[in-house]
Amino acid sequence: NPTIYLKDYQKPEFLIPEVMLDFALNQASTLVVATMQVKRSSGSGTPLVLHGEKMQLVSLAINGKTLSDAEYQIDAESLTILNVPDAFELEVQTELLPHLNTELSGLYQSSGNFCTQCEAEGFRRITYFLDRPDVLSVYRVRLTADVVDCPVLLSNGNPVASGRNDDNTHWAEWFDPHPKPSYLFALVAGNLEHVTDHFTTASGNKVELNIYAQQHNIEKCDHAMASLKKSMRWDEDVYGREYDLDIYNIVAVDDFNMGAMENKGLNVFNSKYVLANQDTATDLDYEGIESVIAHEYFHNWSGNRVTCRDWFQLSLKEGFTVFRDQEFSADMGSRAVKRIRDVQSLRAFQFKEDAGPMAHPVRPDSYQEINNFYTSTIYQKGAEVIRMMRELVGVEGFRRGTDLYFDRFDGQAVTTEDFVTSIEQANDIDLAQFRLWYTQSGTPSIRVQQSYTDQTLTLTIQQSCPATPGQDRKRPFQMPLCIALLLPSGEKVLQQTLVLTEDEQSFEFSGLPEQPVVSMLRGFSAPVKLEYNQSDDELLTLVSFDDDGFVRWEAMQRLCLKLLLPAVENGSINEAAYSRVRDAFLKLLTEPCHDKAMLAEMLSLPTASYLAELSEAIEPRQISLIRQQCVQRLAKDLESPFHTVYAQQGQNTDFSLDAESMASRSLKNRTLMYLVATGQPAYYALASHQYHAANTMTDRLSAFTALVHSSYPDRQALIDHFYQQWKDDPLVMDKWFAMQAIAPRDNLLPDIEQLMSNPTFSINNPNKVRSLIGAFTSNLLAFHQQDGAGYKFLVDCVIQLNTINPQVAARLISTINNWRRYAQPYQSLMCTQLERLANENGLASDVTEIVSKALK
Ligand code: B3K
Ligand code: ZN
Repeated sequence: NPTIYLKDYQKPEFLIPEVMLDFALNQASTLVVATMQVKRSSGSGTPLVLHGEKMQLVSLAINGKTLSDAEYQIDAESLTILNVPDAFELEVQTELLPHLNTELSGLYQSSGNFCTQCEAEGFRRITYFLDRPDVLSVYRVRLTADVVDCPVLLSNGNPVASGRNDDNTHWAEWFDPHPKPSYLFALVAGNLEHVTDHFTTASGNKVELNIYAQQHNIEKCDHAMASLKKSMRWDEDVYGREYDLDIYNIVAVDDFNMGAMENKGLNVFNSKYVLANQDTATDLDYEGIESVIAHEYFHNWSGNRVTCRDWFQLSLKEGFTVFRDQEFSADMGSRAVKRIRDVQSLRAFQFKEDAGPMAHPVRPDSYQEINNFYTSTIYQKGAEVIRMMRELVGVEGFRRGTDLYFDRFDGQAVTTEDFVTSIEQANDIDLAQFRLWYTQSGTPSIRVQQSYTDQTLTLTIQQSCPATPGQDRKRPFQMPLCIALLLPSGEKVLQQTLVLTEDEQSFEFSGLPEQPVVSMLRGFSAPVKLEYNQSDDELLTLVSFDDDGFVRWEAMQRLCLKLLLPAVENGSINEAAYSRVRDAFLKLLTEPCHDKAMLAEMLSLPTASYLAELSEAIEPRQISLIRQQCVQRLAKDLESPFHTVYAQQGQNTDFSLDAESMASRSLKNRTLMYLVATGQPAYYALASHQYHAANTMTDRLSAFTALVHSSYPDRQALIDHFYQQWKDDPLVMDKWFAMQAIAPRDNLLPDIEQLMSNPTFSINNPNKVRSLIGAFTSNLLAFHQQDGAGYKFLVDCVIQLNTINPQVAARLISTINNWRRYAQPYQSLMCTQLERLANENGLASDVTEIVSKALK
């Protein structure tokens, strides 16, 4: 596949201001008539080249006159019409086979219902078109389908008319007045129920809100609806953005490549991010739904009203929208816990990506397959870059900047540069150096040294950024570094945002009669790795007193890393380091607790993936075994305080979803995990009792997981019981698969293979692939077998998925594209399997790009 470069961007030669789409939807074959008003915008006499693939052209007409074969050329990816006037009506008829579409891009079927996914380049599988985000059109859509199979007919915008035909079909027409790129087009047709509600905007417009799902799931849509209303209010309050159509529809489908899609007025969602009740969804699921509902809603302004000029600008909408949804969630729940989870996820996925062969800037310079660039760098690092700008200009200055951005670019397709310029101009600052965050890849490191003499603290800070593919040398970044100084007594004596701009800088703080403890990188104010050797006592002061929740948690993590990292390296636990962690845990468990959600986070050892990230040469099995050993020792040594805290939470916490109940469940289940890790039959019984008596899926799944991950003798019976109970609920089955796939035990591969033939598993369903195969690849012990069987299994799955769903295949194989970071024999064994994959015939471009970059 050819590489596409940002530097080659050219404005479109033609525009399509209006399009009418007429769909005759049919199980066997769907006919599409697209009528477009085409206008030349530059050049003269050049042919019209439209994108199109994986469909059958039926006919082509210009201004009502059918074109002969000689008047156009067609290949696998495009349609070229040689002689066209400067303004004309083009009619394109195409035939599609949605029931055979397993790639889930374009028009496809999920549970028998029709739906579409057009971002990034799926619209070109529906009709021949200028399928690029800088071509904006006003859409009118007419849908015709069988009245029994498809009572519901939806598209973007507002409904305008509908009716019955004589032949058991019916039709509906939709009109979207807002010009949009083709990637935001959507239709849904099928047999669906819906819940309905309404929202009145700040200007007094009443908006109808609907959530569509299959009939048996309709009871599970309330939380999504409540989340939607909260999101709409929040975007008015915080960004001054109102909704702009009469109706907002959300549809839940079971087969979906990603989380959800922000199609104008018609969001299509992976059912995982819509459906919930207390029997089937965990507290984490509820939070996930709230944030994804918000994310897609926020796209209505950051993405739809103001869209991207080209796909290199993807972070313009994704980074900004992730930042918006992160802040929304922080406002709805615990800000500190939200920040901790977001940092954990950034470290687990984005830092890993930035240190591997797919490392790319937030605004990439090139790509082969755009679907491979819906990455953690575009989304999560992109959000961090927005967050840093807000830190540099302040909350009010940031709002001035976003107001300017939305007002100036409404209805346009723009660039990340346009966003930065808006922030600059609204604040009269210069972000020239800051822009390096958009163009340089790699995770910077900050090295801090401190000295204290004559009542003066000096911090010397060096920054550096490792070489990444295509970028050997980096210039220093501008970044905000939020710090505070605490006296050993815990009193905060100063709080400040330092701005780093140089390779090395010093900062002096005088008039300090006592040596202070530095609270560094507060709120994780920049997406960097921090090298800063603070003593155990300093870390413990931060754990006890810092008013920044992130720093408190981070200090505890760093105390644990002092135990875990050397232990992984040496294969044995240092007793002094262990005692300090144990004592810190004991203190946390026995002190009065003001914030249970935070306490649950503080009682978690650094994740295995973070330990891997911090390793020179990754020893996956060693990491898993050492971490487990530490969990078990803490569990045994602190059994009684863990049990006290567990018991204080009550067996059945309040059923409700308020912050207090969720925090209590979180703390209870954290302590339960430790209790079960003691291996004592009494705690197996306790967990088993919790499993059976639970009134929430949170409590049930926590008990289930603790037992399945332990040496509980009745594990298999428990697994079977869960299965019998929930086998008809695909989202619960996803959890059942995932919890087994991540069990820290050897010889798991035969179980995984057997689970693949379970009747509820389907390799065609992306959720199932992620929850079984994807989860298994994150299992440091079982996946990384020393004979390479885990890797061989992965590549076998990827080869199978390559023909079914290349996007999912590419994502799956990228989990080992950082193979060079592993110790032997893992490194060579992964390489062998990647080479085997590379030699396979007929690899999709998605997979080819990942594998060839991995082996380069
Ligand atoms: N914009 C979509 C992503 C679609 C990805 C297609 N490969 C979801 C989101 O970020 O909101
Ligand atoms: Zn998004």
